Amino acid sequence: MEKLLAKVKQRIESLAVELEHLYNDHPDAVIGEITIKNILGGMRGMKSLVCNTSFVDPYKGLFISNLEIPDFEDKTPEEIFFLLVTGSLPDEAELAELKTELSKRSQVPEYVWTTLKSAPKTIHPMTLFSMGIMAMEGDSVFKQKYDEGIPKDDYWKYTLEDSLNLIAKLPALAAGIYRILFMNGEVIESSESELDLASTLTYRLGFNRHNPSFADLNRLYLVLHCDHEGGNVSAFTSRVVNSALSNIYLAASAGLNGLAGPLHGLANQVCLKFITNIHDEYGNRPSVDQVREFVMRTLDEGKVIPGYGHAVLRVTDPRFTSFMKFGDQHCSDSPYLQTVKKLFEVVPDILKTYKGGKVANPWPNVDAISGSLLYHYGMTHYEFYTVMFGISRVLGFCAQNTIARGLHQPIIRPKSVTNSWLKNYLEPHPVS
Ligand code: CMX
Repeated sequence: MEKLLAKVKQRIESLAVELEHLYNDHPDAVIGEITIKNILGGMRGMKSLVCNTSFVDPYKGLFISNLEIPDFEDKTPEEIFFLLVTGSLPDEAELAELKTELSKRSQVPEYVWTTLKSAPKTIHPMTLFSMGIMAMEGDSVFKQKYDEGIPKDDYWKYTLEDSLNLIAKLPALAAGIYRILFMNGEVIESSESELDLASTLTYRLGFNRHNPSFADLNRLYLVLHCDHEGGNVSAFTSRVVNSALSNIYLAASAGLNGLAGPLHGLANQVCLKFITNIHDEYGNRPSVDQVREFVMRTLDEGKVIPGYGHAVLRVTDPRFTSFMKFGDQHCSDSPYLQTVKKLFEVVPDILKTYKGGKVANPWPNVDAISGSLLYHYGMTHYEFYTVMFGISRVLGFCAQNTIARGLHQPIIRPKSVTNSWLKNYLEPHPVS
């Protein structure tokens, strides 16, 4: 993997030079202030981390380097990983090298299947996914090299080495979990070693595998969820864990455990269930008024509308728009997609005034639509949808942590304070 190593090295060196200049030229510059609202509000909006793999503009959405979603939505996950970790898309030779490397490393060890098959069938697929990755932790090259005493300058190389070993196995691992839980445990072995990540996923899932538009949906799925800068729950968790020099298997698994929450990645499963509930009540073609009624009732029950809102975005998520474009091209008459559209018609207006206008972003995020497309192609086990999200998001974890180790970023350790500390700081006793 000479080409990839050379490009990542170059990227790390240039980022390091920039940071050094910034540090030397502005050592005491203030770039923000911390308010009580920030501390009690989940650190929302506090600029406290450097992440160069991607950036989320509140009004334009995800950027990878200077590319917006319409610029890269037709790429493959391999190209996207290369882009995240090097800052540029690969040329033909670089892509070929990466695909060969991944293909060589794609065999999931037999002990992983034995471990996963021994779990109760009631387990959530995300838990199995996280367990499968954790089970491979003993194979971490970083861990072995660290024990041998490698210099700090080499940490990124072995983080990247582990990353490639992990990413290569994810489609087979995820598809195997699907088959263990939902298809009587018959894991499909790949017969075509040259398959890329998205085709491997499609092939090994087993159903709809000869349908080119399902294969393209899987590709798009693996592209759109890849990264969303550094502060979201899953990426941040993986960064914190890796900053302790816990290897990438431990960091990825930890990040995925955060992704498994309903306010984050699990929202795609919750959204599909939400639509199913609407269809159970009103039939497969509910009217706009019926959808509105269901939404209002959900809010009255004190629940959130899944797939709407975002901590950073203040517009319709461009990932939602990209999936909608796919849906319009391939399955515009799907009842699930139609209900997604009706929700899009009614929810933003309702959320704009809900709780006195407290909802910062009334627009849909990626999870409002992604599951409905999978459902259309026959993947009706919606508990699996967050695993699909997770395969892609690990690309971002790996790229972020490789670069963080290359930049020698220290262990992440913000300071917490007590109520008494805050009271003493804000309301000091007047000196008598
Ligand atoms: N439905 C109802 N209420 C909502 C809401 C929604 N979709 N989105 C936000 N709100 C409410 C919040 O619950 C909060 O109310 P309280 O202060 O009474 O608790 C209020 O509006 C303000 O929240 P906010 O500043 O707009 O949003 P946050 O940054 O705190 O949270 C998010 C962001 C995504 C957790 C929230 O919008 C939400 O829960 N959305 C639904 C779940 C979802 O779609 N998650 C997926 C996000 C994308 C992803 O990570 O994959």
